[in-house]
Parts: sequence; C-alpha cells; structure tokens
Amino acid sequence: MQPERDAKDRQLDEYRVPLDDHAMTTDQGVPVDDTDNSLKAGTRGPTLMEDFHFREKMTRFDHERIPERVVHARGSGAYGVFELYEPLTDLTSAAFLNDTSVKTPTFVRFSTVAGSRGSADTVRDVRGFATKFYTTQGNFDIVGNNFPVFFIQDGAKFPDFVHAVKPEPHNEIPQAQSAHDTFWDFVQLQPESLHMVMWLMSDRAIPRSYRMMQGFGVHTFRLVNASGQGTFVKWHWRPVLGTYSLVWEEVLRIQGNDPDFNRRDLWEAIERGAFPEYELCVQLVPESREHDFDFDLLDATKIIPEEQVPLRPIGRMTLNRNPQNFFAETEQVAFHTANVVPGIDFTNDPMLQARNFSYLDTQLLRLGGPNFTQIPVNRPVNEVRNDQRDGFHQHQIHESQTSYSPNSISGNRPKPGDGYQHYQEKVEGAKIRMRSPSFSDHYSQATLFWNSMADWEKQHIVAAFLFELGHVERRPIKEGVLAHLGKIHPDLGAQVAKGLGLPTPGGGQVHSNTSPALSMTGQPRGIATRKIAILMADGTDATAVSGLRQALESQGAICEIVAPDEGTVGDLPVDRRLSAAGSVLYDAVVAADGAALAATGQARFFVLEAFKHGKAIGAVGSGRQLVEAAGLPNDVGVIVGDDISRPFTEAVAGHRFYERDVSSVPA
Ligand code: HDE
Repeated sequence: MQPERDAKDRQLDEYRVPLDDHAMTTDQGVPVDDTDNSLKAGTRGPTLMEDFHFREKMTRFDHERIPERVVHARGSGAYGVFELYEPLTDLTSAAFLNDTSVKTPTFVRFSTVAGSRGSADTVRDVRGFATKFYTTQGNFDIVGNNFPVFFIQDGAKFPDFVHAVKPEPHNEIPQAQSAHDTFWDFVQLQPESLHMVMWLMSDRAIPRSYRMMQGFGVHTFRLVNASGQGTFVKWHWRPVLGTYSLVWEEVLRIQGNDPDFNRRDLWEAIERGAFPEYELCVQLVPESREHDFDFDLLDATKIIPEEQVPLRPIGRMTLNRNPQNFFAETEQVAFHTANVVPGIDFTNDPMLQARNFSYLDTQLLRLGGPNFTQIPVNRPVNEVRNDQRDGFHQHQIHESQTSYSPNSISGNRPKPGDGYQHYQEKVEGAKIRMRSPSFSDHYSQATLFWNSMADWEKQHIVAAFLFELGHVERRPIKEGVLAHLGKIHPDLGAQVAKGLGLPTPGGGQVHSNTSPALSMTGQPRGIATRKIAILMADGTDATAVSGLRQALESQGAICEIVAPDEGTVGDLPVDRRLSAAGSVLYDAVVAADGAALAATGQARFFVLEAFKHGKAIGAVGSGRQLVEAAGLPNDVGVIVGDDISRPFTEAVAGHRFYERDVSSVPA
C-alpha cells in the first residue's frame, strides 16, 4: 500500500538523487574513468599530487563523520502523517489543530539515550520519541521520551546527570548501561531522580517495539487560543497496538543476536505496510487550577495522574514511510523544544527553559553551522523569509539586495506580519539561584508508581535494582540508594536489601494511593505484527500446522519457519536456521515437529527459553514430543492439541505469561 504523497515528501523530490545510468563523476562533475587505481609515476612509483580524484575521494572519506548526539545518539526514524479528530479552536490557534481536513506530515526519531551510535537497541534505558510536525505555519516539535518524567528538575544539572550515566571517564566502561557506580552515586545524592529511576527499573525501559511504547512531552506546555487565553497541556502519545515490553533475560540475549532489534522491527513493519499508529492525547489544566495539585506543574519529575486529569485523544499519527538514506534524514534531523508554532507556548519549567537553549546550540556544532535548517529533512514545508544569511553551507541565493530590517531599498521586505505571539505571562521576582519549595517532595510519586504496579511488575523492578546495584562496586553507594528505596516503600527496600545481602533500610510511613494507568496490565490485545516461530524439520507434516498458520496470519501475525537447516521443509521455504534464530527474536513458538527435533538440544533450548520468557507455546502433531522432551511443565500458555488456533491466538494476544513460576527453568 503506497501512502498518499504529502507536502514534505514532494519537497524532498528536489533533493533526491535517483539510481540511474549516469556515469561516475567527481564532485565537480568531471567524468571519472578509473576509481580503483591512483595516479602514479610508473606502475610501481609514488602517487602523484595531481590525482585530484584520489585526493577528493580520500578527503571526503576523512570528513564523513559528524559528531554523534551527546545523548540519544542511537536512533531510528520514519515519516508519517498526523490527522486531527476535532478542531481545538477553543484551546489553540495552531492551524494544524484547528482544521480536521489538514493532514500534517511528520518525521519521528526514536532513540536510546545513554549509548553511542553503534550500541545495541535493547538496553535498559529511556527511549526518545521526537516528532517533527511540518505544519503550514512552520515546524512544531514534540521532543519527548517514553517515560512521563525526568531525572532532574533543573536543566543546570543535565550535564552532571549525563556525565554520571555515560560510561565512566577513566576507562569508558560500561557502554549503554546505567549499571555502574557513577550513575548510582548520582541517584543516591539526588533524590529528585527517584521517580524516574522507578520507571527506569520497570519494564518500560525495555520496550518490545518502538511501535508499542508511549511517548510523553514530559513538561507542562501551554496552548493559547486566538484571544490569547492559555491552557496548560501535557502531551501523550499512545500506541494503538498497546504498550508492551520484553523481559530482562531476553534483552541480554537479543543484544548479541540482533543488536538492531527495535530498529529492524520498525523498518520491517513499515515496509510490510503494518504502519505504526499512535494517538495524540492531551491532559488539559485550566490556568485557574494551576495550584490545585500537591505537586508543581512546572516540576518535570512529576506526572499528573490520569485519574486526576483524564487523557483526551485529539488525533492520530501514522508512520507510513521509511527514510531513504539514514545519514541524510535520520542522522541529520534536528529537533528543538523551541520549535513551536502560533498557539503553542512554553511554561517556566526550568528543564524546558534549559532545553530551549540547548537544542539549537547542540545542532550548531553537530550539523556544522546555522544553515542546518536548510538540510532537506529539517526544512519547513512553508516558505522561509528573513534577513539571516551567510554562514557555512548557505544553499539559497537570496535575490534581495538588502539583509536588514527595516529597509527602504527592498520595499521593507521581508517584513513582519501576523506572527507568533508570545503568551503574555506576567513575571515578577528577585534574581535567585533557588528551587521552589513546591519541588521538594521526591518520594510520593515514586511510591505512587510502586503502589500501582502488578505483582509481576514489582518483581521485575526488584530484579532490575538487583542487577544494577549488583554491578556497583562501592558499598556506601548501594547503601545510599537502599536508604531511599526504603522511603519509597519498605517492601521495595527490604526485597532489594535481601538480594544484596545488606541490612534492611529504615522505612517510615508511606501512602497507599495508586494510579492504575501506570501499570502495563490491561493493554489493548491483539496479535497483529507479533512474530511466531514454527519449529519444523525434515519430515514434518506441514498440514498439521497449516490451519493454525492461516489463522494467525489472517490476524496480522508474522509466522516464520525455523528448521535445523536452510532450504525447504517439504515444499515450504525455511525462513531461518535454528542455530541462527534464537527464541528471543519471537513473541511465541509453535512446535510442529517432535519426531526429529525432540532429540535436538537447540530445539529443546528454544522452547524452554521461550517458556522462561513467558511466551505462548503451542504444539501440534508430533510437536508434543518436543514439548515433553524439553521438560516443559503443564503450565499456563502451553497449548498442546490438534486444533489449537483459538486458545493459541488468545495466548499470543496476552503477550506474556508473567505469572508463570520460571525460577527453576534452566534456560
Ligand atoms: Fe534532550 N537533548 N535534553 N531531553 N532529548 C538532546 O539534542 C537536553 C530531555 C530528548 O532524536 C540533545 O540534538 C537538556 C528531556 C530527545 O534527535 C541535547 C535537557 C526529554 C532527544 C539535549 C534534556 C528529552 C534529545 C542531544 C535537560 C524528554 C533526541 C542532541 C534540561 C522530554 C532527539 C540533540 C533526536 C536530545 C539536551 C532533557 C528528549 C544535548 C539540556 C526531559 C528525544 O540538546
């Protein structure tokens, strides 16, 4: 299915270089006859300076890296379209939020935060979810994450935080991990990070797919209508497929088996036409209610619980096109929190204020000067006119003979018109380096998060703390963190302390409030785009599994045949060799053979490991023997029989059987 061509896609035509039959040239367009041999004085002689083709080729190579992003270096992008459900004229004058007939082109970049550009996708980390809307009034960016809060309250601490989580300065270890001393030292000394740390230790930090995670603008922003009236707003993206995660042991294996797991998943889904969709929702707070909460709306370490201010869906984004060139588009895209359009404004959240400085500053270095806004992926779809000119890599030829304003020579053009109106907030105060006392509660929402988790989610959080703190070498740091965990909840403190073999920290009184929306239980169910391995071997009776396969594929699941050797099983092509696959690349497994595979260690391990990771396991025909040989207990989600289509589909739709006791499974 070809998506409709939108204004951004058409604009990019101007820059696209087709694969055609033009012969090779230098960058100056001079035809090249040989690109394999340098120009030499004699076949065994030295290379000559005048070999302009060699020098140009090598110079371009020497300069082809640009600085990676300081954070969020590893990412994947996609183009899409945003469609509005109903006009929001009462709330904002933003044109793209006023007219439901407008389809706004978008570009999204998902990312991990701590790792370098080449690091693995499935690490425990926050995910970036940055969206650029190419609106008719210019670019609007929501530069968000998949957690609704952040580690710090004031942007002045961002360099400290990032230095602490990045690899340690003396040996540059570890890559893309928070499981090390400097990160946890930061946490124990900055309790404002605790709420975010709870999210980081939860399964939200290891999403199954970029297509199955939420996005949040984090800060409180402001919508402003045509009469200048403001309303506080929090941005939320909700994936239509639901929010789902991997399990920890699984991500460790995926990092080796397919370090591009999330990137590949996004790419393949779009290529296949299974376009990822997200609803854009808002939480709205009238200005009159600014102080009605027991936290500060300007504090980026706090959520507004959905039970207090419900989410209002306002539109839908569909990602329908992969970029054509990673560097040109995904690497060079430049997001900025200050890219706003009329009708959308800021608040005084000190994190947002700092970001409004940082993003432009970092792009100037990363993209080599102020003309990065002319890079195709960054160009707005509407016309740009101003007197800012020159600088490295100016692409445009301004015909006007003036570059100042006002002027009489060019008829005072370009002249300001009906432009962006800043919200007229009244501000008053002494210059002071101090945080508002309303930012001082660092525990209540961390407790709220813990209280709202299902049992399995709590177990995973404890296990994550144990893994992370288990990698911390300095005992006082572990003890410092434990002291905070005890204050978040005595159960959490006690369980982590026990695992670490350290004294239980003192507790104290904690509240018992919950916010059910924080738990990942109760997500929309379905099997669309879930990957299912069908284990077969020579001699497998393919008819035994064909009905099941049809049922799964008709609902959008992706079935792959995994067999001991490549080639075919009967007349079915094998998708992957058993030894090259790994159960961790699949959401569920069907054992369709047991006669041959029951004796194969790799096949037994495959189902056992899938079982350990809570996946649905089906067995048809002789597949029953494989399940028995693997020693799988008769547990939930293990479905054996001749016609298992219905229960197996249901089991896959449930994602994982977290309630299984897998503690004794040797996988
Ligand atoms: Fe960022 N952040 N950030 N950040 N951030 C960057 O910009 C920064 C914060 C986020 O796919 C940088 O172009 C400061 C919160 C995303 O290209 C840099 C502070 C949230 C991306 C920067 C924050 C984010 C970035 C690095 C604290 C979630 C990747 C390279 C005040 C709401 C965008 C770049 C992409 C990238 C600064 C905190 C999200 C250095 C100073 C909170 C998704 O400018």
